[in-house]
Amino acid sequence: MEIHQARFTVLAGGVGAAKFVDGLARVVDPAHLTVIGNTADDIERHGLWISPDLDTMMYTLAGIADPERGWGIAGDTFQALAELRRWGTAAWFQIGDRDLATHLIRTTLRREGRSLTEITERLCRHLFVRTRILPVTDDVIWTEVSTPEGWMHFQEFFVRRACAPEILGVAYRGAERSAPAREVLVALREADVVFIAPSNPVASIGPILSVPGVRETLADLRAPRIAICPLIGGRSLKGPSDRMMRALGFESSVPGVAKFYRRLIDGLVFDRTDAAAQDAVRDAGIEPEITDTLMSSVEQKMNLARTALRVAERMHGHKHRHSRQESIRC
Ligand code: FO1
Repeated sequence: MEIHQARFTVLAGGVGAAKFVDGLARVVDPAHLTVIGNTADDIERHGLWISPDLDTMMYTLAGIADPERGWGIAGDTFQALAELRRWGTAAWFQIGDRDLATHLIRTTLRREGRSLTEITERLCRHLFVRTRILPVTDDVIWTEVSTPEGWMHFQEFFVRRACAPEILGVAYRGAERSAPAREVLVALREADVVFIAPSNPVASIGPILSVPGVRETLADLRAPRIAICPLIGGRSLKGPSDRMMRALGFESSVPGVAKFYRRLIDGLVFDRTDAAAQDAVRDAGIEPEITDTLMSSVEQKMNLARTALRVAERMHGHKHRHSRQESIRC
């Protein structure tokens, strides 16, 4: 595999994924990257259609994401939101004034009958983002969390309730009736390498895998499939990945992530803190790779991307030899 000509496809959630892809886009040609984004965090607020994970990826790659929050636009103001509050509206989902423009454009185009794929492409072009960002589906899917208070939309749980309620279960609503967006399966089949970004396995990658055809296509790929573990020392840096994993019966650990992605990945990159998990990962038939997975600086993002690429190169040779041996044996 010639790394400079290779095509990469990344399954991605929000902030962690955007940092990883940002690093990757600085070490390979961004035009050779395709992101398949989670849309199950999407929500309708104040009559607007909001796609938080697609926007976080788009703003990050455009270099305008807020560096502290990770989502929204840097330096944005919240005057419209303040006015909505003065009207007595439940404005718990913070939409910045510049961010508002994105949601207005998306909602208008949706009403005109445009697909989310087409809308995302137009928004990316407007922001000069060269990486292709594909929503996993053009259909409406959404994650709900079961809590002692009942089922709630993921954003109600995550933002409104600050992840406080106990998690009893998770459901991907609408997924079984959905279809992958036009170019999603092709982007998987034509990739030389597929990465699973360091995103919440349950809330971000789970919905992508639940769209009919995606899991099956990923499982059958010959190209190396490498995941980056979002947990360090069994804990999520931000967000409820660890608690969501446990709620679904998985350990919140590197071996737990390996089990979650069983048969879907060939390599797993994880933090030095978890070096002791190497044997367990190898026993699961997955190639382990230890590095620093914290992405607080551009250098750290680029280093993680370079490590992931090195694993991909190694696995590419390995899988290639293996498949040749298989065909010789046949
Ligand atoms: N996250 C928050 O914690 N609070 C918010 O008010 C909030 C608003 C918001 C608006 C637009 C957007 O694109 C993202 C936003 N996010 C907010 C982030 C988002 O809820 C999550 O980071 C993702 O859904 C999880 O991947």
